[in-house]
Amino acid sequence: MRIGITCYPTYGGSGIVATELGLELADRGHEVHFITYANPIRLDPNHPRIHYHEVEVSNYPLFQYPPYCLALASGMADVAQAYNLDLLHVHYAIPHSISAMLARQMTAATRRLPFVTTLHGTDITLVGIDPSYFAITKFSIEQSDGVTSISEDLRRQTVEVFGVTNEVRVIYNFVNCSTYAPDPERKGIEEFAPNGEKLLIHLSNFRPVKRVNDCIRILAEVRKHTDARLLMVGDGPDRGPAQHLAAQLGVQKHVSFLGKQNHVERLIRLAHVLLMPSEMESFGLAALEAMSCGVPPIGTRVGGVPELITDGEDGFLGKVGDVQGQAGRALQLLTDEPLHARMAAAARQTALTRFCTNRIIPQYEAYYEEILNRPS
Ligand code: GMT
Repeated sequence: MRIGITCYPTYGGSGIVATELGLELADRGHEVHFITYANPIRLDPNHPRIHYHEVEVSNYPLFQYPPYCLALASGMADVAQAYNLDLLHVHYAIPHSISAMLARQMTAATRRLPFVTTLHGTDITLVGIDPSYFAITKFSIEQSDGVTSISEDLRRQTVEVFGVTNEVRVIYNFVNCSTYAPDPERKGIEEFAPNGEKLLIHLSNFRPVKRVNDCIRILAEVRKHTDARLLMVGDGPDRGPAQHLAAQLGVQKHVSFLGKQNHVERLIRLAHVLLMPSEMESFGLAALEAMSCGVPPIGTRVGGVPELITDGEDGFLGKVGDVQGQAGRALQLLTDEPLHARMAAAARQTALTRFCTNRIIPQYEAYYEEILNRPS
């Protein structure tokens, strides 16, 4: 197939999923065209069968807000015509589905160009329910030729909140279990834990919904009982406040803020536990990546996280904001080796049996076929 993919290229899990999906599809023989305003962070444009088309938005002085949605629609239509695309797959509803809908109309005289929208979370739970975007989000879902959601919880919320009647197909987030693999020796850990300390890790875009300050508080609690350090990977608005809190709690020497990283798997597999204290998480890709590396996650019982983590088996689930509870779980994992080994193995097994690329990518391929074979 010839597939056009659009996503937010620089920020967040939806862009990562879109990029990894494109790479996996290309490896399976499909021609994949990324149509975005910047090269997606994890995308190697030299990868066979991967093409990158940059959308340029010219900023005329009259425009207070440059009309990206329209420039994107034009770009999608141009690429579809020039490369004979079979379909578009957009990640994150707003504004990508509306651009795809316009591209479908623009090209209707010469071709059929269906589009699939994948809902990732905040496009529904935060942005979509904002009164200024509610109606257009609902419309964009209804206009899509196919809609997928990354968890059952997000599917349920989409149907309940927007009252949409078209089918929303659940296709879970996935992980490449070969790239994200455990390293029992944790080669290189001395760089971050020179005195044999245990290592906690957090990965996110440091937005308020991620509750990054909870990670700092958890470390401070854990350190009252055992020697541990924390790696904070990623960047975003709450990085400064988290650094400030670390200084206030006197743990700044024990936290490394590493910023955005290209090969997070090399860092995750050094850690003993992943912290994901989020306020809301429609799936929790970072937890899945950790589980695939055999690193047990401590998450919160929100959104789609319980569809990924089974509390007490392959990780722990706590209450949002319950720092003491999550610190207690972290301490258990850092000090009880048989428990850690059992959970690490179970976490890896969950990734392997339920969420590996070889299980999930065929679901996308089958869904595309289904859309293409439907009468227009
Ligand atoms: O909040 C983020 O991490 C970014 C956000 C996005 O839309 O880019 O992530 C969402 O999509 C990820 C990939 O599908 C999911 O694993 C995350 O759970 C989801 N984030 C939230 O729901 C807060």
